[in-house]
Amino acid sequence: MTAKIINGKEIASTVRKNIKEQVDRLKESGLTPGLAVILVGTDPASQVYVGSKEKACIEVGFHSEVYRLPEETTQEELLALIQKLNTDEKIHGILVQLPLPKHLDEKVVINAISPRKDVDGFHPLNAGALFVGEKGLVPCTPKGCIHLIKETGFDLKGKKAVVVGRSNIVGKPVAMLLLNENATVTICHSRTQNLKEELLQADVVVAAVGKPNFITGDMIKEGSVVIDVGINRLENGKLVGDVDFDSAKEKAGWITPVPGGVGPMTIAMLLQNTLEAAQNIMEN
Ligand code: NAP
Ligand code: L37
Repeated sequence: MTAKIINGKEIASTVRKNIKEQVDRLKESGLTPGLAVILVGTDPASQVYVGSKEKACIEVGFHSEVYRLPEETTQEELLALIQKLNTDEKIHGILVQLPLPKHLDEKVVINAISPRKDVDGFHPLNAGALFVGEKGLVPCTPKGCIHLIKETGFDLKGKKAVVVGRSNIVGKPVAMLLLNENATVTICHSRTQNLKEELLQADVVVAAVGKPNFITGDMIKEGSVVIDVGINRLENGKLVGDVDFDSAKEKAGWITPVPGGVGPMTIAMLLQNTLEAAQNIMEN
């Protein structure tokens, strides 16, 4: 089988168009959703992503503020900025781009963001809401993965999903979302024995490992849906996923490319979360 390609770039563009229409209407009733993005330091990938987020915000008509802070920023300075944004009425979403420089404590910083403005969904209150099935803000990349799977028309109910990776920002939340869709979910990680055996049973694979071309076609079940979250830059400058696309596409039924798969959806879901946060804040 040669897999159908899940075109994340195109799907993300449709999502953004839909958001823009909603923003146009909200603006007529006097509400402009606002997002503040904070980047500390000069991580090259983060600079690219924050630039894309800023551009996407402006395109859909959001109010956008980007704080590019120097590497030496202290914890106190960062927390003071977050506190100011927490009470700023123009701002409905706050995103601190990770990873932070080593001298800053990610947990303390995330905890300082008002849960109502936590458009990354990383605050324990939102993570907990996802865990117990209550309403809350859902992390962008996992939300994008589910959107892409649904877009194929694949019904997750009762299907076997294998998530490779257990980070708080991708693996764990995507597993919880798949469970909420009634999939039977297995989470694999660096201590998993027989990863290949697990993967060969999977109707859906979500790969979030951070190792180039780690999952190969011989590990993929015929006809499955393969969502590749990995973004790895090779020495020659080429961007590849965690899945070896060329061999996996001969086995999968559906597959996301890198670039042009999950990445653009992460940004579209950030816009969606900011819109939801603005609506929630206005409603109560
Ligand atoms: P992370 O925090 O480094 O987590 C990687 C996970 O992979 C860990 O749980 C680790 O297991 C597991 N792992 C490592 N080696 C393994 C092995 N040999 N077999 C099985 N599992 C293994 O990474 P992350 O933040 O989740 O990101 C994962 C990838 O997604 C990266 O390439 C990142 O750049 C990309 N990403 C993309 C987007 C996007 O929008 N497309 C967004 C976020 C991240 P242990 O827990 O046992 O160490
Ligand atoms: N929400 N996302 C959120 N918060 C964070 O703290 N680190 C982080 C995060 N991650 C993130 O922004 N990831 C991300 C990854 C890829 C893209 C965007 C965001 C993306 O646009 N990828 C393009 C290729 C970009 C490139 O050429 O480098 C793609 O097509 O995959």
